[in-house]
Amino acid sequence: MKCTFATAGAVACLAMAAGMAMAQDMTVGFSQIGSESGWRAAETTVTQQEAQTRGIDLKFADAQQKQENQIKAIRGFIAQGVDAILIAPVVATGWDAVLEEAKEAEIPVVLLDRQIEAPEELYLTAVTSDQVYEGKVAGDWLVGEVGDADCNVVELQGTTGSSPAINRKAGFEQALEGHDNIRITRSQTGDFTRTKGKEVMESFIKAEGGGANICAVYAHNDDMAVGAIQAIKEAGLNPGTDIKIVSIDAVPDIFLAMASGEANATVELTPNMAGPAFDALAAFINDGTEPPKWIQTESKLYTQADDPQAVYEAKKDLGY
Ligand code: GZL
Repeated sequence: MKCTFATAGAVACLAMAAGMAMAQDMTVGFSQIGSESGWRAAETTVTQQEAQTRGIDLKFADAQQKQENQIKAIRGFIAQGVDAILIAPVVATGWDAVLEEAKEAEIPVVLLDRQIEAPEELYLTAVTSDQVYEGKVAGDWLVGEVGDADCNVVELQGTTGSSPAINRKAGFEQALEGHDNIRITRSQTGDFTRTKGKEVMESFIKAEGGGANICAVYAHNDDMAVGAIQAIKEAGLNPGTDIKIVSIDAVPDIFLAMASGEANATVELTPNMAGPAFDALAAFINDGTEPPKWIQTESKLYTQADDPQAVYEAKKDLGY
């Protein structure tokens, strides 16, 4: 990478070059959950782009959302003697043994987009959002929207046992504390997918007077929200007005729905967890710099007031 003083931000350019130089010749294994959502697909694309920019040889393994496939892939990376391992852990438990093996092999592990319940010394750092805060932001938006009116909420949870499903539920419930007029009347996993989100929403509608008793949907990700929107429309109701829709991820399609008035709010999650992960790995491998155990990414609320069509245009080619 060539830096001249004509290069805008020469210092930044030099820092990037240094980072790239430090990461050059690294081989990194990436155990990815799967491609269950638009956001996950974007995370994979961005991770591959970030690796290419840094000259990192990325070994990619798609686990089809099964923890046993992730564990198998991680053991394969250890056997290959990779320099580092990235894991997006599908669920929060069951990782200790394989992480012990990576530690034994002196291969640093970085967690992407989900936390795990394991001793912190078993991984170098975790790059994730504050998932409790994401749920709180979503809940606070609904509280502001509903005011004192009575509101029955149905909740589409993420993958059972995953940190985002656990934390986003907790954060949303925190927001509802002290607002007894708003209550979660039904809650079930839609496994972060559009298909399952639609199926579960169909069952909620059937169980709740054809949807007449439902005031809002809180979906732990936009893909389940998009599935729910389809179910609501097929039931002859108007998503976004008859039933408010609030979710998390800020993928392009939720902005299309917002632009047509069919969705109301989303909390943004960056798909670029790999950039900070690769930077932390390069600093650790090259000069032993220990990163913090948690590298937090930002969360931002978007509503219909934020020119959703323009946001869609800005996001639509980013690999979702
Ligand atoms: C959250 C991430 C979640 C996304 C979903 O950090 O793990 O997994 O919100 C994806 O879209 O399935």
